[in-house]
Amino acid sequence: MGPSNCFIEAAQVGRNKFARKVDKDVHYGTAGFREKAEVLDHIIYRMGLLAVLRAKHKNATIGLMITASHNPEPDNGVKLIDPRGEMLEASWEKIASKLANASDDDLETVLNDIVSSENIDMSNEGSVFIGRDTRPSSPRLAAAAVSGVTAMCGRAQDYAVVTTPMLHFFVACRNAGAEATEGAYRAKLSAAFNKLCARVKPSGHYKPHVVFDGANGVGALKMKELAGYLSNNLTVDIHNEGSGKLNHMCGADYVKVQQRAPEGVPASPGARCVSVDGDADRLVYFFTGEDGAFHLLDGDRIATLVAGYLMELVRASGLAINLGLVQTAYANGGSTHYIADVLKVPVACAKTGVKFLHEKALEFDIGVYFEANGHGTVIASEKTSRLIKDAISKAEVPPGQRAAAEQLADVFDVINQTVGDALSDLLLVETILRSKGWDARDWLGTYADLPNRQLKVTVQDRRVVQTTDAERVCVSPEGLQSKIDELVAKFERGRAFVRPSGTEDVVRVYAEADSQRSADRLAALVAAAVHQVAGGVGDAPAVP
Ligand code: G16
Repeated sequence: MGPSNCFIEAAQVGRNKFARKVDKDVHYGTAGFREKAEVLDHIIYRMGLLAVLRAKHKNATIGLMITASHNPEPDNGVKLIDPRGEMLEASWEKIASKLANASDDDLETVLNDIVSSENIDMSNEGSVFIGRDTRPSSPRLAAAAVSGVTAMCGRAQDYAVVTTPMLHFFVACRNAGAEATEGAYRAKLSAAFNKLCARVKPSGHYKPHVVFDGANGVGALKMKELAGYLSNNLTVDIHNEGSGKLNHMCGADYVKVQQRAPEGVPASPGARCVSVDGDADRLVYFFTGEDGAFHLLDGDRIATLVAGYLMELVRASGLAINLGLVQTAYANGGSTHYIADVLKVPVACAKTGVKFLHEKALEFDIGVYFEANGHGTVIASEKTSRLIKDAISKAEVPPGQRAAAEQLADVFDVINQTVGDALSDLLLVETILRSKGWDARDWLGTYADLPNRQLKVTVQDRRVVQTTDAERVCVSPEGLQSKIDELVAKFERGRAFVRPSGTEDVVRVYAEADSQRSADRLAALVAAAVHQVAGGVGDAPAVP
């Protein structure tokens, strides 16, 4: 079929089978489109069309993932993955929004416009990899995506249920000429982990066992498969495997935001536990003390553990590698102080959204980036990989330095550099704890978190809240920031900020202070100010 026939067919199928169900304007945000599942069919069909255009434009395979990640089960969403396994380029986010918002009758025109403005060679292949999470709506929406790809004369490969990071990995592999299968993914992670474990026997307080909260999603399924390849190097006791509701009272977001253990996971004191989210791209650790107290080891903890460990290896290798850590405004003040002043690792701040952290991390030779919610990874520049390889192969490098370089190379093999990956991050953290002989309590003892609280405020239009300086300062509505400053000044070690969520229809509030009571109070006072100034809906938040 000729290119113009593709547009006609795509527009016809769009009108007949995937007509718009709502007129609401939608925007491709940092995590793609997220809406109630029942209004998404036309958007996802159109993203199937767009993925083909993007694939033809880059003359490479593109990924399309159906998921709403940490959101409740009735939501769903879609994100596109660029050729090296990275998030969709920002300029195409605007194109995606334009296509998603076009009327059914304008579809053909908008498609033609994209092809001419982006100068797309329609004779290129148009290969699209499709994956989905375990939501009940996901098979239907994945079928809509396949229809979009087919109607646009592209070629869809449907991976069915996979984690988001797996799909990123597959796309990167295919475009690098490597095997893009679940087997290859499992083999890569498990071989690297088993090799690292062979070098270090468990010692000190470290026990090679974790209790796993799968959020009733794909993470549980894929962890079960991966665990079979880890031999005795790590045993994994999996809970919330899928019989309950996705992300409901469990999963990484629940554990982080509610600061409590998930339901469905036995609370045996001291046991090292992990929670992943609905598409397994986030990870947090936690444990329950002998006294029943809950202790969280979130993305900040993972970041400091990883950055500190890699810094030790870089120093021991003697290589001229500059390593830095990227956090967001959510990073606990305690973690930033520890990493910058104790570990002496440079710290940068980016706005929420892994792609912003990823971008900033590229400024370092080795960039460690984590959001406090447990989303993150480590990336190394090509120069760094070359330096490490050279140090391993050159005979004149002293043995101690060579051993550190070898360890660095092997640690990088366990990391999914394309995007934050809960399963890969878990193996990375376990590698480090094992090499230090630490249990979760030792890890917790490295520094003290400032007590903190996160709240959500529902407003008429969350876009009225605008921020600057990596979301640490609110510039609209007028007067809100001065009110926040006034409130913060009343609390010892107080800090607070507000920002519109990119994934839920709410304004988020974060506060920290020297005690939990103060953090709770400050968060509530700031939430009340947002409600008052930014058009709050319903009752004003109660202040404890
Ligand atoms: C997504 C983004 C994350 C972000 C999170 C919450 O995560 O990928 O970068 O931190 O949403 O974003 P917001 O506070 O703007 O709603 P996930 O795991 O849901 O894909």
